Amino acid sequence: MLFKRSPSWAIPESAVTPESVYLNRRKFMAGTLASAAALALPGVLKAEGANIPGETLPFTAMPEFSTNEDKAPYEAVTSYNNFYEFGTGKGDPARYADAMSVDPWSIAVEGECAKTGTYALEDLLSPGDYQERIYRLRCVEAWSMVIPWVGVPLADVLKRLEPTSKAKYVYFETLHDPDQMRGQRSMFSVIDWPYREGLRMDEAMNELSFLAVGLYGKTLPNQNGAPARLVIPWKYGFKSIKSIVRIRFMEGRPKTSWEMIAPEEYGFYANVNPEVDHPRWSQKRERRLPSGLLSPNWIETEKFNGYGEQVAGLYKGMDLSRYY
Ligand SMILES: Nc1nc2c(c(=O)[nH]1)N[C@H]1C(S)=C(S)[C@@H](COP(=O)(O)O)O[C@H]1N2
Ligand SMILES: [Mo]
Repeated sequence: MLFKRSPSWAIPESAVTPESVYLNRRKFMAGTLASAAALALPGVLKAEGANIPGETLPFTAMPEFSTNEDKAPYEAVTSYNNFYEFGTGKGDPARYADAMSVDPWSIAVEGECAKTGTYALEDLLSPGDYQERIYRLRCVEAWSMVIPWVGVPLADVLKRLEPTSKAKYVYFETLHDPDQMRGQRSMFSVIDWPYREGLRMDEAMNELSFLAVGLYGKTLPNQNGAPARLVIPWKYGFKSIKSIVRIRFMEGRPKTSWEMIAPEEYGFYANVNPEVDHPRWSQKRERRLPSGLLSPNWIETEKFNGYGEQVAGLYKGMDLSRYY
């Protein structure tokens, strides 16, 4: 018997978008209008050869930060995305993110550190240090992918900014530019832009925390958070903030986007944890993508997404059902 099959990673959206379900419930409540003014950063001089889309990157493979599990194909990694700045559908980022220009790109560094200022992205990175790390990415919506990232340890970048002893947290913001990001122009957006994330300082300095500038050996496609995004593999995907334009070292715990939207559903810590269910669905299992209707590919979710050896110590003595 012949039957037609859509690409194996093309999962019916209705099955997998609880974050959007939340949004739809709120759709008819007063929408937050994106602020009219785009984020204005002081101009910086453009360096040659940075952030060129599709450019091949140099890197050193890091077997100790890799996995033998099957990688999601490039097509799946770059066509099934969450990037609400471009819409809430999984295909929206791939469709619309090219409207964002990523070169030149600057990052404002603020707060409790010696090296505050505005930096051209390339001044925060040295391509000679790029590593490849193959990590599991586990979305809070209960799907996951294995993705080969290229980038640098987040700790290397943060240390060079010389945080002071008062820096207990580090906060990140995504670009806020409704002209380039159609999702930020939407009346129905539940996110109070810009998208915000944060980590405790010791989490940010953990060897697993990664600032990615590429995947599959090439610069990041816009839909995956070009030109630089976090990858925090033991936490739910929403902590891995994309297209970063601001880094702020803070004494107090920052407010983060999903926690602001629904604090009873999405916490600051957001560690992957099969023992702590989301109020509206189980976190015990996940669909490893690519998957399809005929092979849904459900697997058991592992505590800290399987990275407990590296990170469990960060949470010693903490009640993870309270600090979810
Ligand atoms: N700025 C921003 N960053 C974001 C998001 C977003 O909507 N906006 N979505 C997050 C979520 S929910 C996930 S699962 C991952 C998805 O990353 P990927 O599309 O590269 O797989 O990005 C995270 N980073
Ligand atoms: Mo997610």
